Amino acid sequence: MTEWTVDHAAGVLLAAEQERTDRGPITDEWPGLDLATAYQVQRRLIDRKIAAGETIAGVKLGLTSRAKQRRMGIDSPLTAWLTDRMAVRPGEFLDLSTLIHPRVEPEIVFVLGQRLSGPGVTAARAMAAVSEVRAGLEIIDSRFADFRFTLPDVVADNASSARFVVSSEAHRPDGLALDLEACDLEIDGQVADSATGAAVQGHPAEALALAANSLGERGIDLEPGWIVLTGGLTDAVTLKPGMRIVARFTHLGSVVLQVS
Ligand code: 0L1
Ligand code: MG
Repeated sequence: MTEWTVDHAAGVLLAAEQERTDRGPITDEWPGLDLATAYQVQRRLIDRKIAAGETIAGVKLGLTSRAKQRRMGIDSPLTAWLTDRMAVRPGEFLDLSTLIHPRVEPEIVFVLGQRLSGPGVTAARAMAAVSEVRAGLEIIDSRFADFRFTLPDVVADNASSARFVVSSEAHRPDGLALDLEACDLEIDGQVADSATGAAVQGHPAEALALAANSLGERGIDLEPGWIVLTGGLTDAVTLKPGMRIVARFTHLGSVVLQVS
C-alpha cells in the first residue's frame, strides 16, 4: 500500500504533468489530505521545478469568480505559483500535444512595482503596489481526470496551472475602473463569452489583496516584478487544435493565443 506524504504527492503530480497522463483525485487515496498539507504539496512541487531550473514568475488566483466556483463545485478561492516556463508569448502557437486536456480563460493581470506583505492588505493598498495592468489568457490543465477534484486536490495540483499569456500592451493602473473593464472571449472570430472585472471578487484589486493576505499567512510576500493572474473572468473553454483565441478588453487591449 502507498504511504502518502507531501513528497510522494508532489512526485505523483509532477509525473502526471511530465507524462501528460491524468489520474484520479489524490483524496480518493489519501482522504486525510487537508488544505494546509495540500499547500505544502503545492510548494514542494514548485521547489522541485525550481531545482530543475525554473524560476518564479509570480502567482495566480483560482476560483475567484462565482461562475467558476459553481462550475467546479468549490466555493473557495485559492492561490498557486507561476513559473517562467509556463509563459507563452502573445500570438505564439501552443502545441496541444504538450498538455493533457487544456482549457483557456481570460484574466486581468497585474505586474507588481512594490512588495506586498499580508495579512492586513486592503484592496487600496494592493492597487498602490501595482505598476502595470495587462490583458491575459490562462491555460489550465488539471492533472486530474475530467477536472474532477476537491479543494485540497486542486491546491496540491498548483491550481491546474499550465501556461499563461500576457499582453505586450501595458497600462498604468491610475484612472482604470477595473471592476467595469469588459472582456470578450473570442474563439475563431466569434464571441464565446464575456464578463467584466467585477466577476473576480467584485474587483481584481480585491483578488490581489486576497493573494497577499493568503500568502502572508504562510509567510510569503509578493515581490516587485512578479505578475499576478487575478482569476478567470468567464468560464474556461476547452482548447482544440487550430483554434485562435482572443481576449479583447475595452481599455487593456487584446491578447491572442494560437493553438496547433
Ligand atoms: O485558474 C483557475 O481558476 C483554476 C483553478 C482550478 C480549477 C480548475 O482547474 O478549473
Ligand atoms: Mg485562472
